[in-house]
Amino acid sequence: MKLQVFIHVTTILLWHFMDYATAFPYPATCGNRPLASHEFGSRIVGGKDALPGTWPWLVSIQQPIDEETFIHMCGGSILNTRWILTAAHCLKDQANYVYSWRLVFGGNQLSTFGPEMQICGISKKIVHENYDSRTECNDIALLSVDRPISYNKHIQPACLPRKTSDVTLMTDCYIAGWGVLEEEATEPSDILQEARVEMISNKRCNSTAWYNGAVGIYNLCAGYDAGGIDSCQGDSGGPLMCKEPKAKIFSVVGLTSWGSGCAQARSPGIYTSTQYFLNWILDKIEYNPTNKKHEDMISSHLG
Ligand code: 4AZ
Repeated sequence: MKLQVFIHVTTILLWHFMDYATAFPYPATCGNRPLASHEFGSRIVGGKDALPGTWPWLVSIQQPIDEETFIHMCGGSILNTRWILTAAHCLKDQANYVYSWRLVFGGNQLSTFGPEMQICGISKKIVHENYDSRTECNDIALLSVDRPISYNKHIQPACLPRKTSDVTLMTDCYIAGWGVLEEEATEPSDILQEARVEMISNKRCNSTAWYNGAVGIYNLCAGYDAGGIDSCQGDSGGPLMCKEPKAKIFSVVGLTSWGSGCAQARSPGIYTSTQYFLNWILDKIEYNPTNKKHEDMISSHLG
């Protein structure tokens, strides 16, 4: 009897440690950054080159301009092996052209294609039913890939914020993208840019000298009062990523949506809140935490 108990306990302990060992160094199902250093000295417009692998859920959405050339259009975030989250305005007026577009994963410098990178096509697009291009209300969309993404150190799924977390209190926020480096520029950046931004309350953002009421409850506002650092054209659809002060893992709390110019004073970037649209996202990707098939889907980070 005692031996049986001993064996039982040992087996449970072994399982526990084996589980831990196989999970390490990827203890979570999302938000892992195997290549990112733990230092955030960091410091788009006013950003700096991101090191390869810093934001492994970032996607470059590209449009063909001729037989063999594609150009970066918008950013996106990997939710799981099948779904990408982006902004609706990246896809508006595109009818079925998106099916000739491509998605590039694991990229840092877009002009060079490394072995860590993956490319795939789009098999389905879901634009929010109530997207309004005049107000940019409901600026959110999903793209499904034509073959499953396989994760590596440069390609990992993003976390979304818990329903219960107060994203407006998150102090450690970054934007990243291949968008233009200056408001007047026409070419996207070849190297992924990142910048630290401050969360600004919607109330402040909506004040008269700022956006005068145009920012909705479904938006987040991030940047600087004085401008200088901001997202810009081509960063759209890409992530605003924040973590709670002591947390290790970043969540994609916003999608780059719009702004008055780029990096102008009192005109910070406006982002679609992923927390506001969490039920919409989970419903569309048919997220079901008890379904084994969905194990790689979003995460333990959902409240
Ligand atoms: C754009 O045109 C755009 N400064 C994206 C972000 C911002 C402005 C414009 C925010 O896609």
